[in-house]
Amino acid sequence: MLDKLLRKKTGENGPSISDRLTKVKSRTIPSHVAIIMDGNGRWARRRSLPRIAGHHEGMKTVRKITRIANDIGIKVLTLYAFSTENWKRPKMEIDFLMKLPGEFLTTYLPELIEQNVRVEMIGNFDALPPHTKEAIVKAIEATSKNDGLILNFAMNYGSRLEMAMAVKEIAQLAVNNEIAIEEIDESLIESHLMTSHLPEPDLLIRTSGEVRLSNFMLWQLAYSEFSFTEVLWPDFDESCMLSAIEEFQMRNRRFGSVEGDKGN
Ligand code: V07
Repeated sequence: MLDKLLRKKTGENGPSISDRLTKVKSRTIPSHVAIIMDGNGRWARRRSLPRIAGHHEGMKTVRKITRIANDIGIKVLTLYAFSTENWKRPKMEIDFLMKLPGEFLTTYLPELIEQNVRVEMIGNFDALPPHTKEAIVKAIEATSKNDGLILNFAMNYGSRLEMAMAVKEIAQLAVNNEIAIEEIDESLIESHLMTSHLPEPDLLIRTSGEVRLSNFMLWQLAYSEFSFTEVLWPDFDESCMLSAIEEFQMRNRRFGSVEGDKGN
Protein backbone atom coordinates (compact mmCIF):
# COMPACT_ATOMS: atom_id res chain seq x y z
CA MET A 1 0.00 0.00 0.00
CA LEU A 2 2.82 2.35 0.92
CA ASP A 3 4.44 1.43 -2.35
CA LYS A 4 1.38 2.52 -4.29
CA LEU A 5 1.15 5.77 -2.35
CA LEU A 6 4.80 6.48 -2.98
CA ARG A 7 4.73 5.53 -6.66
CA LYS A 8 2.38 8.41 -7.24
CA LYS A 9 5.17 10.75 -6.20
CA THR A 10 7.84 9.22 -8.38
CA GLY A 11 9.32 11.76 -10.74
CA GLU A 12 10.19 11.20 -14.37
CA ASN A 13 13.91 11.00 -13.68
CA GLY A 14 15.97 9.17 -11.13
CA PRO A 15 15.16 6.12 -9.07
CA SER A 16 11.69 5.78 -7.55
CA ILE A 17 11.07 6.22 -3.85
CA SER A 18 10.60 2.47 -3.43
CA ASP A 19 13.89 1.72 -5.23
CA ARG A 20 15.67 4.21 -2.97
CA LEU A 21 13.98 2.65 0.05
CA THR A 22 15.22 -0.82 -0.94
CA LYS A 23 18.78 0.45 -1.36
CA VAL A 24 18.73 2.40 1.92
CA LYS A 25 17.51 -0.72 3.73
CA SER A 26 20.44 -2.76 2.41
CA ARG A 27 22.95 -0.44 4.13
CA THR A 28 23.59 0.73 7.70
CA ILE A 29 20.38 2.24 9.01
CA PRO A 30 20.58 4.86 11.77
CA SER A 31 18.92 3.35 14.85
CA HIS A 32 17.85 6.69 16.26
CA VAL A 33 16.95 9.75 14.17
CA ALA A 34 16.12 13.03 15.91
CA ILE A 35 14.42 15.88 14.07
CA ILE A 36 14.03 19.60 14.79
CA MET A 37 10.81 20.30 12.86
CA ASP A 38 11.39 23.94 11.91
CA GLY A 39 9.77 26.22 9.34
CA ASN A 40 6.05 25.78 9.97
CA GLY A 41 5.50 29.50 10.58
CA ARG A 42 7.50 30.45 7.50
CA TRP A 43 5.56 27.95 5.39
CA ALA A 44 2.33 29.63 6.49
CA ARG A 45 3.63 33.18 5.99
CA ARG A 46 4.63 32.35 2.40
CA ARG A 47 1.00 31.46 1.80
CA SER A 48 -0.40 34.42 3.77
CA LEU A 49 -1.85 31.95 6.25
CA PRO A 50 -1.75 32.23 10.07
CA ARG A 51 1.17 30.47 11.80
CA ILE A 52 -1.17 27.87 13.24
CA ALA A 53 -2.01 26.71 9.70
CA GLY A 54 1.69 25.87 9.34
CA HIS A 55 1.70 23.94 12.61
CA HIS A 56 -1.35 21.99 11.46
CA GLU A 57 0.28 21.17 8.14
CA GLY A 58 3.42 20.17 10.04
CA MET A 59 1.38 17.62 11.93
CA LYS A 60 0.57 15.85 8.66
CA THR A 61 4.30 15.67 7.96
CA VAL A 62 4.78 13.95 11.33
CA ARG A 63 2.45 11.20 10.15
CA LYS A 64 4.20 10.91 6.78
CA ILE A 65 7.72 10.78 8.27
CA THR A 66 6.69 8.30 10.98
CA ARG A 67 5.44 5.97 8.27
CA ILE A 68 8.60 6.13 6.15
CA ALA A 69 10.85 5.90 9.25
CA ASN A 70 9.04 2.71 10.23
CA ASP A 71 9.43 1.42 6.69
CA ILE A 72 13.15 2.17 6.63
CA GLY A 73 13.58 0.22 9.85
CA ILE A 74 14.59 3.11 12.10
CA LYS A 75 14.16 2.07 15.75
CA VAL A 76 13.64 5.47 17.41
CA LEU A 77 12.33 8.71 15.92
CA THR A 78 12.55 11.66 18.31
CA LEU A 79 10.64 14.77 17.22
CA TYR A 80 11.11 18.18 18.86
CA ALA A 81 7.44 19.20 19.11
CA PHE A 82 7.56 21.85 21.86
CA SER A 83 10.53 23.38 23.66
CA THR A 84 10.70 24.92 27.11
CA GLU A 85 11.34 28.20 25.23
CA ASN A 86 8.09 27.93 23.28
CA TRP A 87 6.06 29.16 26.30
CA LYS A 88 7.21 32.67 25.28
CA ARG A 89 5.00 32.56 22.18
CA PRO A 90 1.56 34.24 22.04
CA LYS A 91 -1.01 32.49 24.23
CA MET A 92 -3.27 31.77 21.29
CA GLU A 93 -0.49 29.95 19.46
CA ILE A 94 0.42 27.94 22.57
CA ASP A 95 -3.23 26.97 23.08
CA PHE A 96 -3.36 25.75 19.50
CA LEU A 97 -0.10 23.81 19.80
CA MET A 98 -1.29 22.12 23.00
CA LYS A 99 -4.34 20.81 21.13
CA LEU A 100 -2.22 19.18 18.43
CA PRO A 101 -1.29 16.03 20.38
CA GLY A 102 -5.01 15.38 20.96
CA GLU A 103 -5.88 15.98 17.33
CA PHE A 104 -2.92 13.99 16.05
CA LEU A 105 -3.82 11.03 18.21
CA THR A 106 -7.58 11.16 17.52
CA THR A 107 -6.75 10.99 13.84
CA TYR A 108 -3.73 8.70 13.74
CA LEU A 109 -3.67 6.52 16.88
CA PRO A 110 -5.40 3.56 15.15
CA GLU A 111 -2.84 3.78 12.35
CA LEU A 112 0.06 3.92 14.82
CA ILE A 113 -1.26 0.86 16.63
CA GLU A 114 -1.68 -0.99 13.34
CA GLN A 115 1.91 -0.11 12.39
CA ASN A 116 3.21 -1.44 15.72
CA VAL A 117 4.52 2.04 16.68
CA ARG A 118 5.15 2.82 20.36
CA VAL A 119 4.51 6.41 21.44
CA GLU A 120 6.79 7.87 24.11
CA MET A 121 7.57 11.34 25.42
CA ILE A 122 10.54 13.19 26.90
CA GLY A 123 10.24 16.57 28.59
CA ASN A 124 8.50 18.15 31.56
CA PHE A 125 5.15 16.35 31.42
CA ASP A 126 3.70 17.90 34.60
CA ALA A 127 3.58 21.46 33.26
CA LEU A 128 1.43 20.52 30.24
CA PRO A 129 -2.31 21.36 30.21
CA PRO A 130 -4.53 18.48 31.47
CA HIS A 131 -6.12 17.78 28.06
CA THR A 132 -2.66 17.52 26.46
CA LYS A 133 -1.46 15.17 29.20
CA GLU A 134 -4.56 12.99 28.83
CA ALA A 135 -4.07 12.60 25.08
CA ILE A 136 -0.41 11.69 25.49
CA VAL A 137 -1.00 9.25 28.37
CA LYS A 138 -3.72 7.54 26.36
CA ALA A 139 -1.41 7.11 23.38
CA ILE A 140 1.50 5.89 25.50
CA GLU A 141 -0.74 3.34 27.22
CA ALA A 142 -2.50 2.20 24.04
CA THR A 143 0.84 1.56 22.31
CA SER A 144 2.91 0.35 25.28
CA LYS A 145 2.88 -3.28 24.09
CA ASN A 146 4.01 -2.40 20.57
CA ASP A 147 7.62 -3.25 19.82
CA GLY A 148 8.16 -1.51 16.49
CA LEU A 149 9.33 2.06 15.94
CA ILE A 150 9.47 4.24 19.06
CA LEU A 151 7.88 7.59 18.18
CA ASN A 152 9.36 9.79 20.88
CA PHE A 153 7.90 13.28 21.20
CA ALA A 154 10.06 15.92 22.90
CA MET A 155 7.32 18.00 24.52
CA ASN A 156 8.11 20.88 26.85
CA TYR A 157 11.67 19.65 26.50
CA GLY A 158 14.88 21.58 27.07
CA SER A 159 18.27 19.94 27.22
CA ARG A 160 19.72 22.21 29.90
CA LEU A 161 16.65 21.64 32.08
CA GLU A 162 17.07 17.89 31.55
CA MET A 163 20.71 18.11 32.64
CA ALA A 164 19.88 20.32 35.64
CA MET A 165 17.28 17.76 36.74
CA ALA A 166 19.79 14.92 36.35
CA VAL A 167 22.35 16.85 38.44
CA LYS A 168 19.73 17.44 41.14
CA GLU A 169 18.85 13.73 41.32
CA ILE A 170 22.50 12.72 41.49
CA ALA A 171 23.25 15.36 44.15
CA GLN A 172 20.36 14.00 46.20
CA LEU A 173 21.80 10.47 45.96
CA ALA A 174 25.14 11.82 47.18
CA VAL A 175 23.54 13.75 50.05
CA ASN A 176 21.71 10.55 51.06
CA ASN A 177 25.02 8.68 50.98
CA GLU A 178 23.53 6.36 48.35
CA ILE A 179 26.46 7.06 46.03
CA ALA A 180 30.03 8.28 46.55
CA ILE A 181 31.23 11.35 44.63
CA GLU A 182 33.77 9.08 42.90
CA GLU A 183 30.90 7.14 41.33
CA ILE A 184 29.72 10.17 39.35
CA ASP A 185 30.79 9.48 35.78
CA GLU A 186 29.41 9.83 32.25
CA SER A 187 27.38 6.65 32.45
CA LEU A 188 25.77 7.67 35.76
CA ILE A 189 24.82 11.07 34.32
CA GLU A 190 23.46 9.37 31.20
CA SER A 191 21.33 7.08 33.35
CA HIS A 192 19.59 10.13 34.84
CA LEU A 193 18.70 11.73 31.51
CA MET A 194 15.20 11.36 30.07
CA THR A 195 16.62 9.28 27.22
CA SER A 196 18.40 6.77 29.48
CA HIS A 197 16.50 3.85 27.91
CA LEU A 198 17.23 4.91 24.32
CA PRO A 199 20.30 4.69 22.09
CA GLU A 200 21.96 8.04 21.27
CA PRO A 201 20.77 9.64 18.02
CA ASP A 202 22.91 8.59 15.05
CA LEU A 203 21.49 11.38 12.96
CA LEU A 204 20.00 14.81 13.69
CA ILE A 205 17.93 16.49 11.00
CA ARG A 206 16.93 20.16 11.17
CA THR A 207 14.66 21.63 8.53
CA SER A 208 14.15 25.21 7.37
CA GLY A 209 17.76 26.33 6.98
CA GLU A 210 18.53 27.19 10.61
CA VAL A 211 21.88 25.74 11.67
CA ARG A 212 21.77 25.47 15.45
CA LEU A 213 20.69 23.06 18.18
CA SER A 214 18.26 25.27 20.12
CA ASN A 215 18.75 23.42 23.41
CA PHE A 216 17.90 20.02 21.88
CA MET A 217 19.58 16.85 23.20
CA LEU A 218 22.96 18.55 23.78
CA TRP A 219 24.40 15.58 25.66
CA GLN A 220 22.94 12.91 23.41
CA LEU A 221 24.08 14.52 20.14
CA ALA A 222 27.77 14.55 21.10
CA TYR A 223 28.74 12.05 18.36
CA SER A 224 25.78 12.30 15.96
CA GLU A 225 25.85 13.19 12.27
CA PHE A 226 23.98 16.41 11.47
CA SER A 227 21.84 16.99 8.40
CA PHE A 228 20.52 20.47 7.70
CA THR A 229 18.10 21.22 4.89
CA GLU A 230 16.48 24.39 3.56
CA VAL A 231 13.19 22.51 3.13
CA LEU A 232 10.45 23.75 5.48
CA TRP A 233 8.97 21.07 7.75
CA PRO A 234 5.52 20.99 6.10
CA ASP A 235 7.27 20.37 2.75
CA PHE A 236 9.61 17.69 4.15
CA ASP A 237 8.53 14.42 2.54
CA GLU A 238 9.59 10.81 1.99
CA SER A 239 12.13 11.85 -0.61
CA CYS A 240 13.72 14.41 1.77
CA MET A 241 13.87 11.79 4.53
CA LEU A 242 15.52 9.27 2.22
CA SER A 243 18.01 11.94 1.09
CA ALA A 244 19.01 12.57 4.70
CA ILE A 245 19.49 8.84 5.31
CA GLU A 246 21.38 8.38 2.03
CA GLU A 247 23.69 11.26 3.02
CA PHE A 248 24.19 9.59 6.42
CA GLN A 249 25.04 6.29 4.75
CA MET A 250 27.55 7.95 2.39
CA ARG A 251 29.37 9.53 5.34
CA ASN A 252 29.16 6.28 7.24
CA ARG A 253 30.79 4.41 4.36
CA ARG A 254 33.55 7.00 4.10
CA PHE A 255 34.40 7.20 7.78
CA GLY A 256 33.15 3.82 8.94
CA SER A 257 36.48 2.18 8.10
CA VAL A 258 38.39 4.41 10.51
CA GLU A 259 37.69 2.26 13.50
CA GLY A 260 36.89 4.00 16.76
CA ASP A 261 36.89 7.44 15.14
CA LYS A 262 34.65 9.50 17.34
CA GLY A 263 34.98 12.50 15.13
CA ASN A 264 37.94 14.51 16.38
C1 V07 B 1 3.13 19.67 16.89
C2 V07 B 1 3.32 19.66 14.40
C3 V07 B 1 4.69 19.29 13.92
C4 V07 B 1 5.55 20.48 13.64
C5 V07 B 1 6.08 21.16 14.86
C6 V07 B 1 5.17 22.04 15.67
C7 V07 B 1 3.71 21.74 15.61
C8 V07 B 1 2.50 16.23 16.67
C9 V07 B 1 2.45 16.41 18.03
C10 V07 B 1 2.25 15.38 19.05
C11 V07 B 1 2.85 15.49 20.29
C12 V07 B 1 2.68 14.50 21.26
C13 V07 B 1 1.93 13.39 20.96
C14 V07 B 1 1.34 13.25 19.73
C15 V07 B 1 1.50 14.24 18.78
C16 V07 B 1 2.67 17.76 18.24
C17 V07 B 1 2.99 19.77 19.28
C18 V07 B 1 3.18 20.40 18.08
C19 V07 B 1 3.04 20.56 20.55
F1 V07 B 1 1.78 12.42 21.87
N1 V07 B 1 2.73 17.38 16.07
N2 V07 B 1 2.84 18.34 17.01
N3 V07 B 1 2.74 18.47 19.38
N4 V07 B 1 3.35 20.32 15.69
